[in-house]
Amino acid sequence: MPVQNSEIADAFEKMADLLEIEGANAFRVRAYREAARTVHGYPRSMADLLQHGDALTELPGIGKDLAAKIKTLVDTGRLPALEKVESRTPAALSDLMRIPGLGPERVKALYKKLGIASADDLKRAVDSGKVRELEGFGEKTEQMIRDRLEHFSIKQARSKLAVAEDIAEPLVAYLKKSDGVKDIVVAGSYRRCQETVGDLDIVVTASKNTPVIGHFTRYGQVAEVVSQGQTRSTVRLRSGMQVDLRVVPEASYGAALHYFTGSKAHNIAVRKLGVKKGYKINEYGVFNGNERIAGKTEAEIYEKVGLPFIPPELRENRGEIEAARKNRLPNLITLEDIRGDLHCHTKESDGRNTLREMAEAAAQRGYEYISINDHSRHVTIAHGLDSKRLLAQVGEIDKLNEKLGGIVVLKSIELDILKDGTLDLPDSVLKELDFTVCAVHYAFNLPREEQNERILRAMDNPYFNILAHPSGRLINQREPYQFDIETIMEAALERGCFLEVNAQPARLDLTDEACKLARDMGLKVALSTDAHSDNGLGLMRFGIKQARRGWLERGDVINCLPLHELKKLFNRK
Ligand code: DGT
Ligand code: CA
Ligand code: CA
Repeated sequence: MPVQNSEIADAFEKMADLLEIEGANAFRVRAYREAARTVHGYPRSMADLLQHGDALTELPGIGKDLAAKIKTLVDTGRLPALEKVESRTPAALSDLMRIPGLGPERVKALYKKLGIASADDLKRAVDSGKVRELEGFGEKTEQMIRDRLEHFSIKQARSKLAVAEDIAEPLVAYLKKSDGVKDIVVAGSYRRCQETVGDLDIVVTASKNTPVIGHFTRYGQVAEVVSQGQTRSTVRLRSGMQVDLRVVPEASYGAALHYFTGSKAHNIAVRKLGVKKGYKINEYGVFNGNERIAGKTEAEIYEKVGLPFIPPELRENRGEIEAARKNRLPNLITLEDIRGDLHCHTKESDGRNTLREMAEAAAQRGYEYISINDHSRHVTIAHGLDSKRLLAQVGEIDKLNEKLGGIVVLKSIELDILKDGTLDLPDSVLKELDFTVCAVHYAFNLPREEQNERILRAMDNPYFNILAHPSGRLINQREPYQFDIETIMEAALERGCFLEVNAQPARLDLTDEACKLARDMGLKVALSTDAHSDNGLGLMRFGIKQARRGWLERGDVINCLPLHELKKLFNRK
């Protein structure tokens, strides 16, 4: 089993963390981080590139040295350079850096002064009040670490959907190669497209006595076989992910798929409907007495309880059964409904590609439009645009639009909402844009009322169009800031503004439930990738998954509209 891109990226990330803690040269640290990003986001595996003799040095941010390191990793599964660093500095310090509020300096101080080298060490030190005594920490910081540690330990156990996908896809491809295997589906929360996944539940149909279980346990990524039987097995992979595999006969395939897709609450509700009709439903089928009356397909199961097929993303017992009964299930949005992307970056701020490259990549996806939303000047990143540079970009886009055919580039920006609720650039400049995307990027810890006020005040500006990543959360990493989403949604509806569903796998912000809330209120959303590269446009599918979990239909999403109708929505005056 070849080394996966995510493993290479993890190794480089870890290298960067440890070097940063050691106080190494900042360029060196950044080079590893850049490389991690490149490798992680790359659509083809490094192993595959090497096998085809493609030069890794063609990839952005990968020089000779890093290319050699990637090759070593692919060839041997090890990175001696990292092992050398780990012999000086405990590898677990890198995990501590994932705790919000703990940068390299603080992790280093905790390690050097208190010998803290793991989350458990840290917890003990916090509990005994030692941390507050360190220089530069204090009681408040200690309390913050205590709070964060709680979330940290709970949430680390769940993987982001995109990470789970990187793990599941090669495993499924591997299982397909086993003799006698027919269908393979990754069920569970993965199939329901939940934003994080606890473990993978794979359902397989295979002809009798096929060696699929043995094939599964011999997978190269398996770290431990937890259990192994005739028709089921559980393993833990090197990534830490646990995988349950069930082999079922074709006659039970639908029933097993339904059962293992869950959610548990949905299953229980469906079973109750079965009981009312005198049926028993389990993972083997629907039974009337001893007779199996359904089980081959999921649709059959639903049919026997008098329901139409319910898409996996809706199976949370959040009203889908009721809606199905009334034949009012939403006609869920699909990737094909999307006509353009409304949040993208270029090299001009912190993206990787040029304006033209982004436009061409969007055209290749069959989009009608793409907007360019480089950061405004205030944001804490280096290359934010001031008025002058934004106006220059506007001119450049006008020129490009004259040359391009088939796709229109919209002039936009990702504006900072300043602490007092003003927007980062003057109206006299904003009026030159087609629309704006506005976001909170700092002062996350304002009290709820102030944060609400800040956003509402920003929305009062008639040039405000879309609130980007509305809650500011980063999955497993940063809690949402304190604010009242319903108040913001109501205000957006009144003023003709929109909220974004940011498709970045670490953001997925709005959440599924917030999407549903918006829909119920009649507030439309923008489904956007926040792409920082041409490949980044491909993240749209994660936004689609989230939107589907939030019951959204094509009509709920503004970038399903043709350009002339979309433009009308942006004119608030
Ligand atoms: P996860 O892994 O925490 O992200 O969430 P799931 O939904 O994948 O849950 P998991 O892996 O524990 O179980 C997979 C599915 O199996 C679950 O969605 C529904 C089904 N299931 C598990 N335990 C039960 C149970 O006690 N009763 C019923 N009806 N279904 C269950
Ligand atoms: Ca699961
Ligand atoms: Ca499971």
